[in-house]
Amino acid sequence: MAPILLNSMGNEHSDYIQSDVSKTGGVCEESSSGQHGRGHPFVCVGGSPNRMRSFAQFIHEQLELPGNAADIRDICEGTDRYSMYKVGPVLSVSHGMGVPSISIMLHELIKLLYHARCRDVIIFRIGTSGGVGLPAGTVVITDKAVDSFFRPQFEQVVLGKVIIRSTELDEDVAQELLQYSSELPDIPSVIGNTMCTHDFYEGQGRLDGALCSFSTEEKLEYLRKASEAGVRNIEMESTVFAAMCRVCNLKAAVVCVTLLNRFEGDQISTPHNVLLEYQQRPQCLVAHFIKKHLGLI
Ligand code: R2B
Ligand code: URA
Repeated sequence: MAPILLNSMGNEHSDYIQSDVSKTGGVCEESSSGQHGRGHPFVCVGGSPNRMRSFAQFIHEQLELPGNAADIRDICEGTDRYSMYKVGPVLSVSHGMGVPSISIMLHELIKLLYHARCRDVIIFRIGTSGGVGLPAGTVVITDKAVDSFFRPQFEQVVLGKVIIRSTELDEDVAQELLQYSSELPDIPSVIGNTMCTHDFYEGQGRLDGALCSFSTEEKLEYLRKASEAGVRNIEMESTVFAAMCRVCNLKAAVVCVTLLNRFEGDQISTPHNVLLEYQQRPQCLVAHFIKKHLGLI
């Protein structure tokens, strides 16, 4: 089948890319011609539909947009797969848990951005994670997303063959986020590698799942090796997110707060209200970034 679009000048993946979002002409109407004329569109994705609705309402307030934030409608309410909210130049989309879930959403989102003629999009994954040697509540801005072997790559099986894609993220966006974190109170942040696993329990070295095939010492040894490889947190979507955005020339960043320090335990026992405050940290940081880029602060 012919590709939807092949505008892949300078793109190392030109043989199979179908949507080079950054180079499409036209505009994502409101973002380039509306009240935020100087800005580009921003997309924020995160696991939970509720959290992404809260983020949409939060960004509505932060951008001081007209209307009532409580009235924001899910523009994908016809499907149970994900929720999507459009708030001025910001799209807030949920992606569920794990690589297969986010990868389906990203295929559809990237096609949507292409057909909406968006350009210069910056996309953020905002989420939660387990910290590796960091106190709970630390925001990790991902340098490289790495797999369970600490390799900065994502393996996609296509027609029975493994395709390896790089998982490097946009360095400038990461540095800018780190800089902005220092301007905000109570958002302790670091740049580091993020390990993406295909399982929350054994895959992340947890001893408290239904199955466990290793000892506490083996778990700690693995976490130590991860730490030596620059891993600062563990979650479940960053490699495919980084790989797909990179192939499609989307500037991307991963910003996840740690809910616990995995050297100290496996269960997330922090009180609910504290967890809620932690989960707002990536949202505040990304909102600050967006406001800076829109010239609002
Ligand atoms: C972080 O939290 C979820 C697992 O609880 C997963 O989606 C992730 O990446
Ligand atoms: N999400 C994860 O994937 N792991 C954790 O430890 C916490 C949140």
